Amino acid sequence: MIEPVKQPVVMTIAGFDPSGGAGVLADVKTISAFECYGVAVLTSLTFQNTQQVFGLVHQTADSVGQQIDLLFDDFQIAAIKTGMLPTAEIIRTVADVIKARPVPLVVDPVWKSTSGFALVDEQATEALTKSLFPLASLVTPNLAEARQLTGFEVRTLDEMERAARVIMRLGSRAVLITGGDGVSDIANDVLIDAQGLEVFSTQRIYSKGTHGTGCTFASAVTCLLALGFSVRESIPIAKKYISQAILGAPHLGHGQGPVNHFPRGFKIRD
Ligand code: PXL
Repeated sequence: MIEPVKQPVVMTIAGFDPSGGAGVLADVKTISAFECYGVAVLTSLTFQNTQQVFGLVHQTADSVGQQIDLLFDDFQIAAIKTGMLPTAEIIRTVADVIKARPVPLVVDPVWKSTSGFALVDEQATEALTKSLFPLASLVTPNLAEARQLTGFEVRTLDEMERAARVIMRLGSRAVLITGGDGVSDIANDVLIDAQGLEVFSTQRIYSKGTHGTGCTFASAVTCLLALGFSVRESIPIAKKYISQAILGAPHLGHGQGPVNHFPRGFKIRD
C-alpha cells in the first residue's frame, strides 16, 4: 500500500481578493508552497483588481462561525491564520469558536488594502485587540498597523522596538512588526516575545509586485508553526520565502502586482 502523505492542515480565515494577490487565494497558495493542506474560511468578498478596491460584501458572524465549526468537525487543524476580519461581530465569533480549540494562531491585522481602501469597520480594531490578540501565538502588524495600534508614529528601529513592547501588552505571546512598508534601504522586522527583542534585517527589495505580501508572509509563518518550528525559527525562513516571492514576481496586472507564491528553488531548509 502507498503510505498516505502527511500534510498538516492549515486554516486561513480571511477575505477573498479575486485578483489572487492577497486574501485567501494568496494564503492557500502559500500554504501549498509549504506542502501543507489549506482550508479557507471566507469573511468578505472584495471587488478588486491589482489597481484598486471597488467594494466589499461581508459575510455574517454566523456564516463565518459555521464555516469554522464544519472544518473543525472534519479535519485536525494544525494552525490558524486570520487576515481581514471586517466587523466586530465576526471577530468576536472567530474568537469564541477558536478559544475552545487551542492551536497556534497567527493574527495578521488587516485594516486597509495595499491601495489604501478601508476593508474593515472602525469598531473592528478594538474587538481584534480585546478578543483575538490574547489567543494569538503571534501578531504581525506592519508599520502603519503598528501606528494604528499604538497611536504613535512607527518608522525608526527605536520606534519599532517601543511599539513592539506596547503591542505585546495587548496579550499575544509574541509580536512581529514588519518593516516592509518602510522607506529605508534596510528593511527591519522587530520581534518581541517572552525572551525579549530580536531584530531581523534584510536589504529592501524595491518592487511593484508587493500586493498581498502581508497575507503571504503571515501564512508562511503559520505553516512553519504547523510544521513544528518555533516562532523565532519561523521568521527568518518566512522572510527568505517572501524575499524570493517578491524577487520572482510575475508582474501581472496594471497596479500593485502579486508575488510569486511558488518561487523557484525555495526550500524550507537550505
Ligand atoms: O493585503 C491586505 C489585504 C488582506 N485581505 C484582503 C485584501 C487585502 C488587500 O487588498 O484584499 C482580502
